[in-house]
Amino acid sequence: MSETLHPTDLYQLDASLTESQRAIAARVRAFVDGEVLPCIAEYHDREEVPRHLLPGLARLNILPILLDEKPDYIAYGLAMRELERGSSTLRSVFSVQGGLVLHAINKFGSNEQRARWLQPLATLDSLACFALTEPHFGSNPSGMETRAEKTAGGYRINGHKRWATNGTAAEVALVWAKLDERVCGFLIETNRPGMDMRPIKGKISFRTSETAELILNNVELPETALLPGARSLGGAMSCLNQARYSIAWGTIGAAQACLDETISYLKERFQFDNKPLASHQLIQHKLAWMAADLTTMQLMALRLGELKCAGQEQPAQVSLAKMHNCRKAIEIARTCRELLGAHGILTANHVMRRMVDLETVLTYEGTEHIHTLIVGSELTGIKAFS
Ligand code: TGC
Repeated sequence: MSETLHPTDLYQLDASLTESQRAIAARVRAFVDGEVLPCIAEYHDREEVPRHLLPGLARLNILPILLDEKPDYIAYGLAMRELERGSSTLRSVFSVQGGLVLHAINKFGSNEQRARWLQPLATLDSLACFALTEPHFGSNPSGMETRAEKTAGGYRINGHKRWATNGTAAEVALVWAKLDERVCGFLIETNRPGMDMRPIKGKISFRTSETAELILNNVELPETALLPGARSLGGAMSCLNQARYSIAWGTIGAAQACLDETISYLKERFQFDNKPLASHQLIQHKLAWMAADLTTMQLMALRLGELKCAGQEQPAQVSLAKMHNCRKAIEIARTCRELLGAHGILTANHVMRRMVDLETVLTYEGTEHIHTLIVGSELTGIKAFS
């Protein structure tokens, strides 16, 4: 007699994890169940950020993993998966703080910058944002208009950035600007004269996220603001690889949660001859395909994690997983919403909130179109975007 498989882990991938990987997944899962899911729908309805969750999130000790000499990227991915079971916006706090800013300072920063920022960022005592996208340059950041110029004491920056997660709460912004036509990164305290961080409101998606635009008006910086190790767009791109990796894992959590909640509902909802909806063939057909897609998502993320732990992952592999997992997660969320019927449109049932948040996840850190072109370029050797 075969054992019963878990509906959202049909290939028993969790059984292949190490003790410590399982432990961090369990720790984050418990926090999400106990602290996030009971309140997140109300915050979403009010378009408000649940800032009170930050101390508890900090205690989960997720970001210090990235500072280990040999980071366990699978453990980190599992934490992202569990966070996004709660909300894509909470996972994004970590993707930006860790994958984008912590990574940039660790890899490209001076000793002084590392000493100043790594610890407070890893413990969430300070929040950071990553300012690359501009009103006129999203998918094509190499066209950016933000400019830095050399001054006697350092640099002066002027420009306009948009769509920065954590923006209105951030103590420091990593701003990418052209200095003599080379893309460079600058660490800028957000309370500096000339820095104006404005919330972007009226969002249908990511309503529990601190999304901001940044206006930089003659912001004067010391020499020490420049990230010395990043002297081309490749620096910013290498940060995006980290964030895209965390998205590949996070979307699994959103999809698992949708499927789990929908299967429970379908077993309890009786229709047609007083039979549970789960017993109907059309429903089981949809469930089976969602399970297949979810399993593919899990296998891709796990293999990508293995490659990353071995230091062998390539940008096109990251793009493939970001593109695939975002698309499959949103398809699963939409199908689950449909299977929940009218109940599916209530925020209290979470599935539609996850679905609208996944619209942002599908778009940011490289749209699906961009990732298909990166994969297409890898397949053919021809860049379709230059
Ligand atoms: P291209 O000429 O191909 O490359 C320019 C330089 O970048 C390097 N590079 C990469 N390095 C590491 N990893 C990657 N994935 C890389 N992709 C490119 C490349 O080697 C080169 O380096 P170097 O040293 O030779 O100069 O660049 P391109 O201008 O032709 O564009 C390529 C393209 C379209 C793939 C790239 O621009 C791209 O990925 N576009 C999407 C950008 C994107 O994801 N934007 C969203 C950012 S998210 C955001 O701003 C909000 S912050 C997140 C939040 O707050 O939520």
